[in-house]
Amino acid sequence: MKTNRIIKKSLMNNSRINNIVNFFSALLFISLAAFPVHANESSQHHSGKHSSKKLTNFGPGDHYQHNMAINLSEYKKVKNISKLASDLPKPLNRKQSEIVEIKLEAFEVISKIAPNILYHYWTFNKTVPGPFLRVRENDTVVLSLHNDKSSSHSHGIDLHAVTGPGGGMAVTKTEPGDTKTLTFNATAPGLFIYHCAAGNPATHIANGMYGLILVEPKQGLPKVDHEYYIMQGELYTHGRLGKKGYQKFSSQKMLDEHPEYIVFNGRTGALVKDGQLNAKVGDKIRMFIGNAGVTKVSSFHIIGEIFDRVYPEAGLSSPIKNIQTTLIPAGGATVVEFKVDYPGDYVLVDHALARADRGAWGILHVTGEKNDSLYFGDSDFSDDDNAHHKEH
Ligand SMILES: [Cu+2]
Repeated sequence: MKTNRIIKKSLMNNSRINNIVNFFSALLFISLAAFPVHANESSQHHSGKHSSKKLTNFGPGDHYQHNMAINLSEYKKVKNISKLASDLPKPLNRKQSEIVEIKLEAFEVISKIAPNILYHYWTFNKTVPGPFLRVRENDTVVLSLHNDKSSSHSHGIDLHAVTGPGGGMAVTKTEPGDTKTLTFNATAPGLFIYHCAAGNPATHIANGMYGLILVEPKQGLPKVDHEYYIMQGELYTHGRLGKKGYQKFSSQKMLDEHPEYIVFNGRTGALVKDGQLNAKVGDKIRMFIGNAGVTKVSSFHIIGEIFDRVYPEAGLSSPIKNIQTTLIPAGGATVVEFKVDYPGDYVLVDHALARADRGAWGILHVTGEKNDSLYFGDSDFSDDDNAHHKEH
């Protein structure tokens, strides 16, 4: 009874929200049509820290040159910005729809792209990517977004799992210190990106505001031994690759589509050592992989593995088999599944391999028995490698 009432209430709220959203969408459309270049900046919370210089920009978002002179001490320091690849909720394993409450927090922090290279990240819940959200097909999701009072900007959320204006952005644009709530029905199963779309959306994504939401199909997904959560992203720093110290965001490099860093899970080295992925010979693995972009398409590959199954572009209905490399569009995702058959370190990459040098790599470490019939050879790789170096 109570549940029914809540659902009714949320649907009523939805229709009321929809009316309001439609009205404001129409208003927004009219104002954008009238002033295509001058989207409303005064409603954005910029703390007056931006350069007055403007970039030529014909998009509907903010067009100021994003060049903030921030005081690092005003922001929380986070030691490790990266979301652990193993940090995601377990399969839902339920037979009925539910009302799912999700709380997210837009939080700007200072953390490290690489040792001694600091960056002003904008996040959901202080990690990049943000939390892995997991709901079931036809669940009613009540998502509240709080924007921390220390934020330099307004933030919001667009979930690609949502049907409606802005994927939720139209009702979640939140000023620092405020909270907004979006209620939606997760009608379509699949793995979807979510991201902030406030102000200049590309800037908010590039700074770290993205994550994945899985809408499990009613029948669930096949059982596996390990699931992992990985997102590729790009960082546009003023200083070139490897330049030490605090690095500001460069609007110009983003417009030019020249990221200095291309990384998995927020920073260089996130999926290595303490962050590496682990498995035993015989384990079945599933990876949920998203590409935040904002400009590059990812050619996802694991060196020395073949994906038994790929769900192309994360459509969960019909996997394809025995795939080497799969494309992940900017703002898209994929799901890959495979069994690990032989021990060793398997390197995750974007096979546009120059990007590994910009940070896009990680390790899947597999332990267990060797199988000579599968793979055999003199594998003393490190000695060969040293000999090779001595020759030069
Ligand atoms: Cu934002």
